[in-house]
Amino acid sequence: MKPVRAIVSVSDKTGIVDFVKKLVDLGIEIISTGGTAKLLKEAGIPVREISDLTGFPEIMEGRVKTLHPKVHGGILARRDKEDHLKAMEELGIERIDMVVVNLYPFKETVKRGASLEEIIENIDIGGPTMVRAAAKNYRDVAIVTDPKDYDLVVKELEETGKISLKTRFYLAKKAFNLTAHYDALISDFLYSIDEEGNPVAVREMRNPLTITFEKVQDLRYGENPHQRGAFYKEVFIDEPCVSSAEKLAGEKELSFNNLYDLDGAFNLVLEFDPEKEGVACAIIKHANPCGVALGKTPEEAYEKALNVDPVSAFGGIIAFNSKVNAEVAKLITQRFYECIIAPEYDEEALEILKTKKNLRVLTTNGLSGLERRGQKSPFDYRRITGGLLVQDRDLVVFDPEKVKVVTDREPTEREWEDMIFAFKVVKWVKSNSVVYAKNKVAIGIGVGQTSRIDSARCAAEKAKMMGMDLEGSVLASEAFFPFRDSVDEAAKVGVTAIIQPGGSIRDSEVIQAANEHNMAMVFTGIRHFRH
Ligand code: 93A
Repeated sequence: MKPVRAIVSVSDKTGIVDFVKKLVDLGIEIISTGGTAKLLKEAGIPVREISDLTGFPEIMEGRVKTLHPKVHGGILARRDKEDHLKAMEELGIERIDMVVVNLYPFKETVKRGASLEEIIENIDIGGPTMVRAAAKNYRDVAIVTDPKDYDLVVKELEETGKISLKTRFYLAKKAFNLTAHYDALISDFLYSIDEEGNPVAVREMRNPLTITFEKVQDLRYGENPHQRGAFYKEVFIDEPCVSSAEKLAGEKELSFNNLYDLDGAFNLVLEFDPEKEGVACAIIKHANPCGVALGKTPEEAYEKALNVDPVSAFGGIIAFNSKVNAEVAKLITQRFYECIIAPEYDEEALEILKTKKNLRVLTTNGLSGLERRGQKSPFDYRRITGGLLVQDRDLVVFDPEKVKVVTDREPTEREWEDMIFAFKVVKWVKSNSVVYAKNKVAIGIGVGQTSRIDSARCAAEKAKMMGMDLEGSVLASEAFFPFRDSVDEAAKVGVTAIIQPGGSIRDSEVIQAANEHNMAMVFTGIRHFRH
């Protein structure tokens, strides 16, 4: 059926004047609310006020404008039911065949830091009610919620005089997706504050039914080219992380794997406070670090990290915990990398990095590890077939003061420093993980083996292959040693101190092994499995 009447009520007024002009040219009567009606009239478009349709004024500063049976009866009436049509006639309800609505900008109001009162006022009630009513009645009504659909609607009307069922169904699905997301955002926000509007502690953010993500973009593909991929983001999260980072250079789009690896890389370097611990550089391949080092300057940290495994570093992702300078930029451009992420870049550094067309350069705009302590994103998510596992993020800040020395020998100062460094690194390596470190360089990284002893052996073998000297190194293990074998293995290659969570039923055997080798060993009491 040809639409005769449309309600138009929009907060985002993009393209609305042109669209409505065309609807009027097609003979459709326009009914509109306060601000929208005013704009349309100013553009010379004939518009009927909503109060004329309802016979009731807009009241309470607009809180009640369209919440009226004459509106909802006109939208919801089934055109194929005698008694619905009869009710319309008896009560003077006019038929509404199209609803053009977009909602109060709730998210934008929160994001610009408005007062709680203003945020609450931006919870749209009348808009979603019309959207849902029209979407429910998609067999007879078209619900247009996205300015991007205006052209499609006009084109169909011009070509056929009506809007097809197929299009009405497409518009209805989109409309319910909009209202579902809109309400989810309101709920997410309310769970992030107390009744006075103050932010609540991360651990209290326990939404009972759903978790909300918002689509940022489709990706070229997923983990592999035959898989589709997209990037969704938590909404009210304000922390330095890859999902809120800005791309400064690099022609190619970020891929699914790039985003994943960038996340691992940046999280790793954020373990280190640039002021107190120095510049951290991590090079990541397939979600695991292949080089990590601390240095006084970015170039020192980078060269040390690269030196550990230059072969694996090819095509990797680099992260720094502090400003990238021209010296390190020059070194980086001598090799092939996919992406780099850092809190900031020198102007000169950026110019140098830009010369590599395919190198994607990301910044968190000055935010670094220190701000992370005030992080807001509470959860880590892991997909399983048919579901989603949710847990707190592993943000335990390791406190060296609380670590227990369990061997006869106390660690030396240098061993302490290397152990603290290694334990922070091992947290970001896929389990079973073992890291050998010396002079704050991870000289052997054992990733993702199914047994701890294999991780220990692989890392040592590789370190030797790369010409690293393991004599006097320390070893970190992300979980306890179930047997003494890894300790014996470590002693053989020259390890003098071990840091691990402890907690095995064979701890005494493991401690005894360390004592036999005159090693120092400390227990952190914290395990860092990473799958
Ligand atoms: O305050 S409301 O929740 N109450 C209503 O009855 C109502 N009707 C439409 N918000 C309402 N709207 C919303 O007003 C629409 O969703 C739209 O976003 C906005 C358009 O207002 P105006 O035309 O005055 O700019």
